[in-house]
Amino acid sequence: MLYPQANAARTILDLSGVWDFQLREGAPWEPIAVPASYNDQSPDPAYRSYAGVSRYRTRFTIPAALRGQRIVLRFDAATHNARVLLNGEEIGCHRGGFLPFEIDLTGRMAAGETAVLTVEVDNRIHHGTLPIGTEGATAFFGSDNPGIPTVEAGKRRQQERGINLPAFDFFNYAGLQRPVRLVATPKAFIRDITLVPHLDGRVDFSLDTEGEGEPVIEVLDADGNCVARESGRAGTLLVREPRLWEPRPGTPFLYTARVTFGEDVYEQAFGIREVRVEGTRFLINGKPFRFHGPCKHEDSAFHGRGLDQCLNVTDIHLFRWLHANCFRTSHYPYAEEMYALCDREGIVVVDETPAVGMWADEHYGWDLADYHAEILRQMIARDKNHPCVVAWSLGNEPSTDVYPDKAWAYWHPLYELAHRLDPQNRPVTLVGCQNMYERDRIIPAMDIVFINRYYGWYNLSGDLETAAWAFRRELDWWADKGKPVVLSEYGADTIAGLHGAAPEMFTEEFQVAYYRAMNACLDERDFVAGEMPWNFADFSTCQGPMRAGGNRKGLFTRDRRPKMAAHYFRERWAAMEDAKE
Ligand code: GCB
Repeated sequence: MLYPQANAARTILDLSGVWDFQLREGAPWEPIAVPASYNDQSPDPAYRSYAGVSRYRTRFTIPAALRGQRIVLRFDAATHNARVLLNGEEIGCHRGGFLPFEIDLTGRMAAGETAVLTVEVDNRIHHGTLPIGTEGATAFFGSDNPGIPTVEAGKRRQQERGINLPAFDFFNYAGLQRPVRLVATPKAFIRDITLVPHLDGRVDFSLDTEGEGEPVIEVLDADGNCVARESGRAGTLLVREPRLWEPRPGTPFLYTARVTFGEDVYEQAFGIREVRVEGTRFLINGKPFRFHGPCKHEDSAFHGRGLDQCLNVTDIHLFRWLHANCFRTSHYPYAEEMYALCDREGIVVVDETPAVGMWADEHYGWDLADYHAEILRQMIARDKNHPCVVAWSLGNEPSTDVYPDKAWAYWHPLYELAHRLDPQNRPVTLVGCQNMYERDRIIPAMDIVFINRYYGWYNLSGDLETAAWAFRRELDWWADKGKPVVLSEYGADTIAGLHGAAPEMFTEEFQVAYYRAMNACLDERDFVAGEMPWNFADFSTCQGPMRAGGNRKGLFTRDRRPKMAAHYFRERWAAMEDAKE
């Protein structure tokens, strides 16, 4: 699906602003900012604890000047499920909270008319949603105390009360968290553009259009000069002496594919680069690429998970300050604006579906596979042209070792589907939890192995010597698997400003000592293709006995102040960058 674009042929009407909001049926209508999560916009505790349907409402007018155009309503995301009503009548629904959907207004509203738009968003999570909720069974990091009758009765009571218990470790922010826009195009229009670049300058294209006519595609260089031109719905362009898109610290050179179709025009940025796995190496443009950058969340004060361009730009500047070259979109597809920024700045992205929280073995009986496949399809359709996206992650930390065959039966078809769906055929991974890795079939079968490990934190806590010893034993096991291995999460909760001459858990000194100990293990192995500390910044989570005001594993605080570990990584990654040049 094309990102909304205003140009000579297309008009955008951004509906961002202050809408009316009703948290639950019968509650007063209150002001709410769009886009943003609703949860932190009011001191009313129900804004964070409520589970159910909420309503957003606004009025808009289609300008009379747009007469004769095709007009769609585009939601970049509505979390988690949405029902859209125009003047009280349902015009569309969408399942899943992190990917865009469009509703064509043709025949429903004419230019010059005004309508009331109501969006019902449902924030409930359970065994049938991605991410997964636990329906009162076991909260993530909750005090479980299985078997104690009063506790068990309490859990049933929670279930009856319809409490939202995430099976994942980030706050279940919800609402209209990304822009809502009207997009006007000519009646005959460009529906989709698919580009597959090659290092020799060939760019395969296919164009999906609606209406009569023949499309033309031109490639423009950074100065706007046309360097290749073809017509038709599919074919190959040739860019002579192509400039490649290189990740940081290289040059992320971008071209523009300008497609013209009748009255319609769309400009799609793209980069010429190739991604491949060869033995234990991950190659970008034929050169070994080592991932080094912290995982992220979409998370900040006030906005929650809401799109905040200022925050995104700040974060990417901080990535440059850190000499970081990548992140994973843990644990859901991010707002499209972030990928565009990473294309431009040369930050590599591993794009992840919202399949998180599938750590219970029973989940293989939950009938999620079709929905999961549909999300994968929508994610790849949305992000396929971004040069920054170098791999797909099918999900985070499912149970894969207890029933390795069931895990294989669930995940392997998704692995194959991702390869089939992606026109650029990028490598595919599934992020593995700390587990009995010798029993695991599916994680070692990925194109690139991503493993999350918390030796020294959740296990062997505080004893870094033994933690490193245990991690080395595990790395010995991975050494002959012939795959690139990335430590895709590792970290230690750290309260900014808490210090100790003895580097004990939760101090800033411990966080540095922990990373030094783990990195020493990584540095000894040449099959290790990267390190991705957890997490870039502290972030909000649900309540739990292990979360003091959220997850504190950030290299930065939630307001982006560096802890000692940020300085440590900055030096380490600068040295890696220098060694490369
Ligand atoms: C993990 C999860 C991540 C958590 C992290 C932690 O393994 O993938 O979502 O936030 O550990 O800090 O516990």
